[in-house]
Amino acid sequence: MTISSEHPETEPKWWKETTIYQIYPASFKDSNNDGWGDMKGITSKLEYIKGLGVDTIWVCPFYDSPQDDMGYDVSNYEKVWPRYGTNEDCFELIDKTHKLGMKFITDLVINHCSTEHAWFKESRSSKTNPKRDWFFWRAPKGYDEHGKPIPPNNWKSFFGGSAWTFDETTNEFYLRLFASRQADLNWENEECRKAIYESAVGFWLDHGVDGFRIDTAGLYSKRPGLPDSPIFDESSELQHPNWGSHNGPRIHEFHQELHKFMKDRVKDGREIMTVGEVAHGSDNALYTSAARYEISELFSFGHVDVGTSPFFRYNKVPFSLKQWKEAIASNFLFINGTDSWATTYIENHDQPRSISRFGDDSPKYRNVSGKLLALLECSLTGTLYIYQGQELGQVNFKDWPIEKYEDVDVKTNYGIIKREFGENSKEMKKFLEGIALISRDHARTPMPWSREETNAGFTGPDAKPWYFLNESFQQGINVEEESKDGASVLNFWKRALQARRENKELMVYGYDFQFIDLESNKLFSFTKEYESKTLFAALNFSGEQTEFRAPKEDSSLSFVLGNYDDVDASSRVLKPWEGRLYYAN
Ligand code: ISL
Repeated sequence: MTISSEHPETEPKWWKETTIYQIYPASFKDSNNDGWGDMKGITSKLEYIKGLGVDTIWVCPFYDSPQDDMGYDVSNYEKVWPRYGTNEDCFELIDKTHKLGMKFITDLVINHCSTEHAWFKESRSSKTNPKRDWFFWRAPKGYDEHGKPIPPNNWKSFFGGSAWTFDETTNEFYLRLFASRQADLNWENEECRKAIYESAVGFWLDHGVDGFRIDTAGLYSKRPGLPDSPIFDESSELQHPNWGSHNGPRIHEFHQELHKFMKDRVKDGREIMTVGEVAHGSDNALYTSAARYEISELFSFGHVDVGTSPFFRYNKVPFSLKQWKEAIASNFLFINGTDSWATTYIENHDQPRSISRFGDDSPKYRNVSGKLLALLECSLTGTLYIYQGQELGQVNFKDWPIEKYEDVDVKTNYGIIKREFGENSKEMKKFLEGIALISRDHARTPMPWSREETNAGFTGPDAKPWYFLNESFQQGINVEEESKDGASVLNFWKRALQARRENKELMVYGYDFQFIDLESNKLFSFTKEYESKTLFAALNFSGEQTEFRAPKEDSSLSFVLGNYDDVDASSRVLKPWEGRLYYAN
């Protein structure tokens, strides 16, 4: 590959070209029939993953944890949670991943740790403890008429309610932007930062990991003084925490320091990649500029947040295809002609199933709209991420009562709405509609390996899976059946990933992205370039037959891949949810 001097972003790197498969350890594969997925379970399925055409795995937090937030509440960074196995099991997993020619990425949850972590226990013990300043302790603002302490500021937790928890040991509050037992670490304290690097990063680098997915990577530098947030949401006393915690004054400095720690720690020359969860950064190009030595790439949320209220994610709001197209493009447009890099993803453990949101999950169109989403993902510039089950065309579970939801975010908000408005209120009705579409639980049901076996082959027939299975495994959405079916979403993903590898210059590194028919609310159509080559995508995101136009009147199109088997590549009419990729000249 030659690098165009006008497009430094095309400088080849393993972590740009790789496709990353995200594993949620609790729900992937159980090897010992205790109902929880585990390290050995993942190891036993590495060949399956490799067979997809994927070459990196990212495993969500598997560290010791009380599991208030499914492991995003770490109580010991250097120990595997016993239900997931032993450290040795994890080292074996890393080793086998490497032997199969793949890379291993681990999750780095360092904005906060569990209140069960030894650091927090020490910090909480007294106001004069040497680790007191490793967390954000503040006196109450005052006491209300019932003598209840008032939190130090008006920040709301990402999971609802105040971002502060009162601790009676010293009668002070600690800051926790997520669940009550996920205490925010104070990155202003240098000793604390060094301890984080050593324990959460150094330990795993020493054990051979190839990179990190950095959780909540925009939150480490809080607004100095932790002042009250201005009122953005008039309907609430508590305000979204982003204003006080996101993209703070020292955030880039902290990432540079972390990057340097990694570089100095690795002695065998391997190139570590990092992907930061930045959500809504205004300076994405700064975070990911190669010359600035911060992070390799980042996840933005614009395209997965469409259709949800910025004040409360479970309030659905209308959105247009145009809006979604623009949000998707903003994930990579900022790298054009720079030395930055981008990601492309549509599902993860915090998102519902993409077919249910952006395709059509009815039996008639599930298969073809799932393939359409695969075509879109595989043709976009940036490192590609696939979330477990996405390759099967998994859909949201249907009509589950509230009792079957498990996520701390759902449970916390359910409790708040019930208390404030009541079980039969219109607010509750809206919330229940919201979670049916948006809840993180849709992504977290156990992986369906087969139809016939009890528990879909996720765990033994006599075991009780930690979470309910999505009934869709009995409707053909499972690995065993889809592997045998040439027309399955699974086999289409394999073909699409192969096409991405074979055409990586255009598909992975393509630049100068242009929309065709941006105004159309049915068509997602675009071109991108690499030297003299042009990739043209015509994707029909509607259930109606739709005509498309070529990029130029006289373009000659040569067909690359489409999601209908009986395709007439010369026709300009797309069937419902049909998509085609062409080279255009
Ligand atoms: O998904 C969300 C709420 O339901 C987001 O606000 C999400 O919590 C946010 O994107 C941060 O996510 C990451 O950190 C959280 C953890 O719960 C998520 O699973 C993780 O991806 C706290 O560690």
